[in-house]
Amino acid sequence: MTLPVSADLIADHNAHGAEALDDEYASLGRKLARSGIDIEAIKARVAGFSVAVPSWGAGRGGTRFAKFPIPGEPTNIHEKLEDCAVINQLGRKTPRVSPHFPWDKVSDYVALREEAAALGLGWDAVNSNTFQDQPGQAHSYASGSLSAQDAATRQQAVDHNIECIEIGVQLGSTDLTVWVGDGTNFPGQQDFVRSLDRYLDAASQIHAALPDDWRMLLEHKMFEPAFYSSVISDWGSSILAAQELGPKAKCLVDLGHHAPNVNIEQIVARLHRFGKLGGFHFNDSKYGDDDLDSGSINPHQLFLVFNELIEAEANPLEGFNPSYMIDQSHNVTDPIESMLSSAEAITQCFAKASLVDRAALHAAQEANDTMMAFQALRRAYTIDVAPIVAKARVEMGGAIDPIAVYRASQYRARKAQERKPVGLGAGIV
Ligand code: PSV
Ligand code: MN
Repeated sequence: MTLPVSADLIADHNAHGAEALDDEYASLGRKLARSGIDIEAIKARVAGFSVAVPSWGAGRGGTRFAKFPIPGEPTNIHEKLEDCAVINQLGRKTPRVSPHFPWDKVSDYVALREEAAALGLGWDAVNSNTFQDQPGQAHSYASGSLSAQDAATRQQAVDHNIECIEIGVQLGSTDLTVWVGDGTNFPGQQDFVRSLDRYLDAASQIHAALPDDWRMLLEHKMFEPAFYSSVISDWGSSILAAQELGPKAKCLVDLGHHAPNVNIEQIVARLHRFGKLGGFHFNDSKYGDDDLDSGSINPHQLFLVFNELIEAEANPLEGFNPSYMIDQSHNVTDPIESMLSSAEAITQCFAKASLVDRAALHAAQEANDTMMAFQALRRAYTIDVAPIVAKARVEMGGAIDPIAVYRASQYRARKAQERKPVGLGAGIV
């Protein structure tokens, strides 16, 4: 397997940082041992954790108004895969890519699967796109897709989703993520009940087309710019739809798709309780669907989400296997650096939540000892787990400091020589 960054460069950098890392790891190991925690066991859990990257996240996003491309940005799925391979080679936490169609359309998906495998990558959920019109498309999605009044438009959206499943089968994926931009811009524009009925009817045709081992992940989102309502606006609409569609339908929580300050960790617990927690799109948010880098604004919320996930892992319901994915827009950073940093932030929250003394937490909850219950979480949250995550990464062949090695590799500058420039334009992804 030929990976994009020189193995010697990684080894060189790691040789410089190894002594300090070993020292920090040993010190943290002694600290954890005093609480009866085996650092090696936590490291093994961290080594087994992974999160997928979105193919579209490899390019620069933008605001509604502008995108500021960088030289060397990928312009097609092949170049995106190469960038995703860099992220995984250095960070070792992102071995799968989630593609979006038709953005990532090619003529030979078996070859694409092999191309990814040669870079050490597999495939995560396939994403359909019925929120944009494509050149030459017969029916416009301007008034909706799966919920459109026009039957031919709904059929076109169903067919597109089924085509995505067929592509996913060739890639080796087992999840279809469906986010529709359907909704209304004005009060009275559509009937809330009838538009949901139409969505459910169309979505049930997609559900029926899923292979046995596949899931359909319904992604809710409360608004888009200029929106008054959206059809699958919140986790309530999402779980009701998933319950009606059937066992393969689950809910996907994109952290940015909620009103400000909504208690997302509680939503996670609720969805799990009813066996409908399907997956996540990780990102961070200050005001709305800002698509900021994971952990950059509210790392404590991310920790609390993982705390619920680890509770759920200890009390699994049939089929509990949430898919973890990053979904963010990198407007002013190099996307490779943002995804390295985000995967690190997500993994750290997973590691911290793994350190929670669950017996102490549950005992305090049973005894109504609020402060001790809170302290059980606090103790884990305040531990700096960076040495565990770094050590696991290095043992898997990654870099102690992935961003430093990435910069030293001059990868982007090399790509700027090879790749054709990306044009200007609005850049929401
Ligand atoms: C919608 O905002 C969304 O979060 C969905 O996951 C889409 O597939 C993705 O963003 C497109 O950028
Ligand atoms: Mn999303």
